Amino acid sequence: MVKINKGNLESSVKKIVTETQVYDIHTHLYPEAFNDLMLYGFDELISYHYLIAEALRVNAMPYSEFWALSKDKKTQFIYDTLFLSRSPISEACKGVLTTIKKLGLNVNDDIKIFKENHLKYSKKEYIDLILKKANIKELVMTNDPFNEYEYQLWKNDLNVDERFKSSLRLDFLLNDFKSARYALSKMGYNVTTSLTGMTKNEIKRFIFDWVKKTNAVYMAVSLPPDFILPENSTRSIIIEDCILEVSSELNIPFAMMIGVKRQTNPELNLAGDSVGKFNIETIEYLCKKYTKNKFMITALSKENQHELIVLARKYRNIFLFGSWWFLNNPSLIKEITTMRIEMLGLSFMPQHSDARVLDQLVYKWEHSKKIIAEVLVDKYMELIEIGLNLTYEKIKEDVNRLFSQNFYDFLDMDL
Ligand code: RAT
Ligand code: ZN
Repeated sequence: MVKINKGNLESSVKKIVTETQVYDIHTHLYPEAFNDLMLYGFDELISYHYLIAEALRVNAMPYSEFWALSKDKKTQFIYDTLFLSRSPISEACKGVLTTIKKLGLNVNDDIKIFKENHLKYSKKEYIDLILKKANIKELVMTNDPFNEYEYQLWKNDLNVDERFKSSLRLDFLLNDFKSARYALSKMGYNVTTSLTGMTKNEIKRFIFDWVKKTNAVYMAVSLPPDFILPENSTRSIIIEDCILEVSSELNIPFAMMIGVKRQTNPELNLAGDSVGKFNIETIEYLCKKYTKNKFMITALSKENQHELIVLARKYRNIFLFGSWWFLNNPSLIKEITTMRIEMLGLSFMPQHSDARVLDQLVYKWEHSKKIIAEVLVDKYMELIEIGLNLTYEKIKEDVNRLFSQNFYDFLDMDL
């Protein structure tokens, strides 16, 4: 047992946080078996939609002109605009630099070197390299059977890298049932526009089949700020009568990522979404009524964070996770993680990467871990000052909870 004191606290916590392996519970990454869905390398890294939004703010190139550019030209445009014409000081820009650096390259080098770096590796080798650098043990993909390309891949019995777990993403079903209905019929499910008993059964059969096919660890949806339950809408009926039934029967969580206003600026495509505050009473209603269901929750609006933490204190079937998307910035991660620790102790998951490009894992975790370690140092320091005996091993266990064990426990929990 190594005793921790004021003198060795900071270095010990930093070491433990760096060395602790992560279960990244929400990403948009895919392994090589998913062919074109697997995004990696510098061109993809720099064409991240966070950076597209930033570049098109300061260069007034017409949106349509930007989208018509070749991949190469897009890369050059974003790099010139955000990294050369001015200092790359935003979080997303800094992320590119951290990644380049951690890949062993010099951030001041020529862009050609960054672009060619991944070519030295096979896809499999590159996955191994990045997971090792980011210290990722496992990660969860976002799997969408309504995506025709992905649907076809699953149909052919995929051989998926076992570090990549699945989650069944149900946005299309819940947010656009009118169109999803046709897709479901095409897939062989007998659904009609009105949610009759038969249609509900068929939707359940679809969810059940796809949870099984993908071996999903949870089901998920992103929801708008005006998401409300109970209400007489297609979405709420499908959630209450279909998803929650399958979710409790199979004892797998339903993840709700709430507060995204899709396509505020449609000309920006994927970069065009915004944020809004949702009504916390919706989650209160769900947790109270469905005590046997597990809910994973993350909110996009800063304004929802405090009330969500308070609610998580009241209901053990809530699993809070991540500083999502527009909250994935050092100042906000610090504030949110501090608040969570103060009210929930160690019973939440401070971060997920949301990475879309494999390489992003490197910076997303490096940046987040730095802040999480700082918050932990402050909190352990307070315990030392009170006189509590702390050991290295104990802190290691705590940190392991935050980065993976809490999630395993939540999945296993019998409500
Ligand atoms: O973070 C993102 O890249 C967003 O575009 C979304 O994918 C969001 O995370 C989501 O899962 O809906
Ligand atoms: Zn996401």
